[in-house]
This record gives sequence, C-alpha cells and structure tokens, in this order.
Amino acid sequence: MARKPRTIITCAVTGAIHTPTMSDALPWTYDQIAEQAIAAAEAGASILHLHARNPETGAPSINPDDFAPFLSRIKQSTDAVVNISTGGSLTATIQQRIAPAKTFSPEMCSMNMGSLNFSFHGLAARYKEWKFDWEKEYVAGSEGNIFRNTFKDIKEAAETLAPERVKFEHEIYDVGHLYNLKFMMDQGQFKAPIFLQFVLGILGGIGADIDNLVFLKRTADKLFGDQYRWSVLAAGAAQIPLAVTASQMGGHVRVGLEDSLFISRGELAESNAQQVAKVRRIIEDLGNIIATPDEAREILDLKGGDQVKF
Ligand code: KMH
Ligand code: ZN
Repeated sequence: MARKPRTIITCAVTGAIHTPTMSDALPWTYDQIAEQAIAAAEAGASILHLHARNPETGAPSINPDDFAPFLSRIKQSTDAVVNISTGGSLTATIQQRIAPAKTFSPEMCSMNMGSLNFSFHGLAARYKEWKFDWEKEYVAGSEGNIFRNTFKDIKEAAETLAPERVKFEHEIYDVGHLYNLKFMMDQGQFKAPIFLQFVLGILGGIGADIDNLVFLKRTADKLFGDQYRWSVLAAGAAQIPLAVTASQMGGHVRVGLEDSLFISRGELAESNAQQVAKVRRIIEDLGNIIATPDEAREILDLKGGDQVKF
C-alpha cells in the first residue's frame, strides 16, 4: 500500500511585523526565541522560520550577531530544519537582508518573489500605550513601505547564496509572483523541487480566502507541474482555517506568531507551540500525518542538518 502523504508544519516564531506591545507571548529576547522555537518543534513543527530581534528593545534585527545565540541553542535541542528569513527589514539592501543566511548557511531561507506595498499600519490605532519608543512609528509608518524585491535583487540573493545550497521558501504574495518565479526558473536561477509559500492576507498582497488559494494553486500547477511543493501562511484570523484548508488540498502549512498573534478569534495565543499543537490536532483528526524533520528534508530535498554553519 502506498505511504500516506506527510504534512509539514512550519512555525514562524517571531517575524518583523508584530511588536512587544501587541502580545506578551511574542518572543524577542534570545532566550525567548530559542525556548519558543524548541517548544514549537516539540509540538510538531519540522521547520522553524526564524527572524531575530534586538534583545534590548524587541525591534526587528537583521544583524547576524542577533541570530547566533538562539541558532546554537536550537540546534543543540532539536533536529528541526532551520529556515532563516531574508525579509526581515523593509528598508535594508538585499545584501544586508541575506547576511544572516550567508553567515549561517541554514538548510532553508526565505526568498520574497516580488515587490509590493507591505503594510500593517491599520494595527497602530488599536494601541494607546506602547512598551517601547520605536513601536508606534514602526507600525504607523508601514503605510509608506514598499517591500523591494526586484528581479535584480532576487537574482543577487540567489547567486550569493548558491554556494550554500540553501533551499528557498519562495514567498508568493500574489499571483504575479508565480510568474516571476517561473521566469527565473526558466533562466536556471532556481532548481526543482521548488517550495512555494503562498502568503495570503498581507495588506498589499492577495486576500486570505479559499478562492484565492485555489487560484494560486491552479496557477502553480499550470506553471510548475510536478516540480513544486507548497504551503500556506495566512495572516491574522484566517491563519488556522486556511492552513487546514491547504492541508486538505495536499499542501503544507505554516503557523506561528509572526503571522498571527491569535489562537482563536479575539483570543491571544499563549505561545507558538499552542498554534502548532492546534493545527496539528485538527489536521491529524482529519487523517493527515505530520512530517518529521527528516521527512521534511526528503520532501523538500534539503542538504541536511549537518551542513549548516552554526
Ligand atoms: N512575514 C511574512 C508575511 C520573510 O521572512 O522573508 C512573510 C515572510 C517573509 O516570512
Ligand atoms: Zn518571515
């Protein structure tokens, strides 16, 4: 009998959108990031998508020195695949953004597949008091953000990281990004199997609903045939519902406090692990089998946990 397909759970532990005021559960010190990442892996996440933060202020950081302390702890305590973000700043250059991935050569890193408005300024009105001075302007000021990912930027990132044999989590915020990726694949920039992360619900990108997910999937089928694997992250309230939907369409899933601070409508999550446990429980109830880290490595054709530089 054929083996049942496995579902990979990625957990995106802290990100660069939410700020400490928004939830006490959001990890931002080295210890908090390490502890929550390890607990998420224990709860069933086989991939950990990681950003760093300034340990004094909680502000998003792309300084490799802010990754090193938690990467080593995570490696000592779990076998989960580490995926380092290359999208942790909306103002830095592409070379600055890829510096952590270049330094630590993880098994995976993100690769944002097009430029877009990337805004979360709508959140600013919800808070009267802020824990840190930087937060209000960071959130409100995102109204003016362009997340720059030109073809030249993407090519530069791919070429700089090619010697590291890192597998990319291609962030697809809208349908045009699939065509960008197809163009670059045809140019030989990326090799199959590619891994698509459909990102739904970011203001500036495609909205979070099932029609849009089906459209993205159908377009990916048309462009990439059997050369791709895919996962869904939905921002905010749609996080778990769309992850579950994806799991029933043959896709993988991403949860974590980077993408939503909630465990159910109006209720803040206590931790990343709580979200992982919830999505795991639902999709296992529906008959899915969760991928172990080694199964995720096989599905995505990763280089192996012994090939990283941390
Ligand atoms: N924050 C997500 C919407 C990245 O890290 O490069 C997309 C993301 C991008 O995870
Ligand atoms: Zn991210």
